[in-house]
Amino acid sequence: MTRQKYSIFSLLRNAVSRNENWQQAWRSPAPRKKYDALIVGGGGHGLATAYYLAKEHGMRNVAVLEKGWIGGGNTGRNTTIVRSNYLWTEAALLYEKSLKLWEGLSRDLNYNVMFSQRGVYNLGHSLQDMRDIERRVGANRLDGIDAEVVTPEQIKAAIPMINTSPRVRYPILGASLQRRGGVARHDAVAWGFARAADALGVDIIQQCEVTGIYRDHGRVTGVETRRGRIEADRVGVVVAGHASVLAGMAGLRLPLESHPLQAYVSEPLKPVLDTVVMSGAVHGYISQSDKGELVIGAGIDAYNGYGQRGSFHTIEHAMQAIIELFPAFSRVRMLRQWGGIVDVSPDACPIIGKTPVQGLYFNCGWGTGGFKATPGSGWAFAHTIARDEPHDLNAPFSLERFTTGALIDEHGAAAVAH
Ligand code: FAD
Ligand code: PYC
Repeated sequence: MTRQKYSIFSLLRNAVSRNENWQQAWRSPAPRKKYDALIVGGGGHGLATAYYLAKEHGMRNVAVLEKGWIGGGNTGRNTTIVRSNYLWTEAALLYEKSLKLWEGLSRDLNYNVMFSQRGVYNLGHSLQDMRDIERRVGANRLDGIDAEVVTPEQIKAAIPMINTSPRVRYPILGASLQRRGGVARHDAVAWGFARAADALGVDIIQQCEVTGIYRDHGRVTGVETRRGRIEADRVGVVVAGHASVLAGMAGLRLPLESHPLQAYVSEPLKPVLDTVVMSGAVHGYISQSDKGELVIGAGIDAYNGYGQRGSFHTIEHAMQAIIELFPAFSRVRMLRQWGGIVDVSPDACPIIGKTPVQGLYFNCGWGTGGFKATPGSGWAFAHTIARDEPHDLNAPFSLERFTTGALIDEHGAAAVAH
């Protein structure tokens, strides 16, 4: 009772005080002249990197430099699907490391990231789709990752609203199901990592765009920012859709193309869909947020660019796909649309590791699928920066693979056309 009184009182007090009594979740320090390590990009991956640098490697003289506000990039723009059902062992193990971190993340950060393991269905609509699904499920199981092949009857029983009629353009012939997959609250992931990193001494510096990268005799020595020069012997760059721009500042070229990727939400509905459905062939994916909105997406816009918008025909295509799978949703009104910029690599896998410039590390090329990797990517990148060598989990994702030819083709499991 006392506790309840206290919380009602504090709610009232905060309501009339214009948030004056609220504690800041992280500090806003002025940048120091020099740090042991700088992380460029305050998205989930950058903040996770800083957190694990401090937590796992004892590096606390670290700053995250963000040009806008933390989580304002793809971290705050994505459809939050989390899964680890990739085809090749290298990719599957990296995403599985991440999924395991997701499973303990709210406790680890002492911040509710609302990770909900509601399952992810990847639908098959042709015999070839089903062969691919069976192969991928088999490969996942060999890697110790939960995966099942399910029939149209099982899908209908779990998702009554889905259209499993055989008399449609793309009949549903089955699906892979990863029950441990699901969704999380994207903003909370950025805020949770930011608060936890700050508590370990990391400086999070917003409105601090990096405009140049200083080098001396092949070594990185610091960066130029809108708030002045900052020195560091180690610089990790994690800027999602702008990796080529930052690489250019260090005289490097990356095998990446930047594209807009859109997402859409509907008006809120009562709970109708308690899992995640993806279809590579009809080409759309959908879940329902805790607020009730249908969260929808499809493939990238085909042109290159840095405008966070996207074109109308892509919207039309995404809606057609969802209505094909869920005809009843044709009566639902859409509320909002937005876009983010994704950096796509030739094998649909990320680049995480060292560069030809000593002390300069890049983590990029996650394309349409890096949200699920946020904790694992930060964990592996922190190891790479702290030890100046990749962890076994990210060693296969080096830049060199584009010259050695050891590509890891994940276009199929990426599941979002690009
Ligand atoms: P970001 O969150 O974009 O962070 C990079 C930060 O770098 C930004 O905040 C940016 O402002 C900053 N920055 C850029 N340039 C500079 C500079 N010069 N100086 C300082 N800072 C700079 N993935 C999934 O796994 N599941 C999904 O369901 C999913 N859906 C998606 C839907 C959409 C519409 C989009 C756009 C992406 C989706 N993704 C999904 C992909 C996922 O969002 C990204 O791969 C992931 O969030 C990348 O995280 P990040 O921290 O690297 O990037
Ligand atoms: O990688 O699972 C994914 C995904 C879903 C939507 C966008 N990306």
